[in-house]
Amino acid sequence: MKGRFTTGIMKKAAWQLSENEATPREVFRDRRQIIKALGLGAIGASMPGYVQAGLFDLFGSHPPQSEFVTRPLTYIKSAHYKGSEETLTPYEKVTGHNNFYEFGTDKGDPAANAQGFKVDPWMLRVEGEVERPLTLSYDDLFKFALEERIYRLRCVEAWSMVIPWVGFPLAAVLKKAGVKPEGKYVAFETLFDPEQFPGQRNRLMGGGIHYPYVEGLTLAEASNELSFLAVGLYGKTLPPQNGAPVRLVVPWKYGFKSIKSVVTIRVTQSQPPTSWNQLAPHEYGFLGNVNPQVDHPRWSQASERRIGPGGLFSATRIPTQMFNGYGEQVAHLYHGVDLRKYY
Ligand SMILES: Nc1nc2c(c(=O)[nH]1)N[C@H]1C(S)=C(S)[C@@H](COP(=O)(O)O)O[C@H]1N2
Ligand SMILES: [Mo]
Repeated sequence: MKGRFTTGIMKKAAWQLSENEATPREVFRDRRQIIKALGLGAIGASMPGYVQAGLFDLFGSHPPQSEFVTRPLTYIKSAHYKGSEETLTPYEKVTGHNNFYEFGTDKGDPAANAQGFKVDPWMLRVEGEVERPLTLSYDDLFKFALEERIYRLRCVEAWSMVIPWVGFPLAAVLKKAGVKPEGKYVAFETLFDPEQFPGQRNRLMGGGIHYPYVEGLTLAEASNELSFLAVGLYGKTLPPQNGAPVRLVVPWKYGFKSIKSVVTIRVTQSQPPTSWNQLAPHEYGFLGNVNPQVDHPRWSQASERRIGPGGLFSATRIPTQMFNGYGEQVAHLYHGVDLRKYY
């Protein structure tokens, strides 16, 4: 699911560099660094993340940003998902190696480009086939009984992490809204705000996805005890690169199902469209369940690279587990379902 359009970006940047004499000195200094780096890029070296961040600025996004401020949360530790035997992925890697194409397609882009993201005020609407449509404000998100759950996150690209999320079950929100008998699916939508998301302004930077990013679950999946809305990680509010202020976490499914920065939760009668399925239907299905026996058309899903405390080359290769190891909780949802056909 990688779109690399770096060459196109560089070409465009090169002719834009001469414009705008009235640029403040610091920004201009950045630009000279970018020119230097572009020279390196031309002879084939890969561009460091900070240079790419600079390129976003050239396209008129936000000036260099100071780091987003997170705050500590009050929560209880989950009795079930306290994950003891697996090493946690360190905070720097959880928040520095991300997929959030609205901020760019490289793993360092979200951390580099998201620091000015506005999370308050926020509005999360719960609507559709519900008895009581809800509009949750930023503060409302933190009024649910918060718990910490340690979950494995398995990306379809065959890397994985172990992350201590803080949040509340999706079922708590569904219960508050009251799902009508007609409700069969739950659709999710990320904020659409091209002002804030450079990837939504530029098709190449956004990896070709048609925005807003959308996802979906069956009602049974959404009501499962594992389905979680995270508002924090490592005991603090989410940084924007991880989907602040609220994102879905469905740990038995590939990471692309765990949609970030959600503004709409809509209960529907029919199966909603999902972003990666729309982009490449034979590579990404609606279910997106982690399954070591069904390979991606372009790579094996039998094993994964676990990102842990070690350096770049010390990430260990481990076997991938069916349902990412959560079969006990979710296997019953798929009895009689051909998981080769419904991937
Ligand atoms: N809105 C939105 N949500 C998204 C994505 C995205 O690009 N946009 N990427 C998905 C993918 S592919 C993964 S693996 C996870 C990564 O979550 P993390 O960066 O918090 O580890 O977010 C998912 N949610
Ligand atoms: Mo992913």
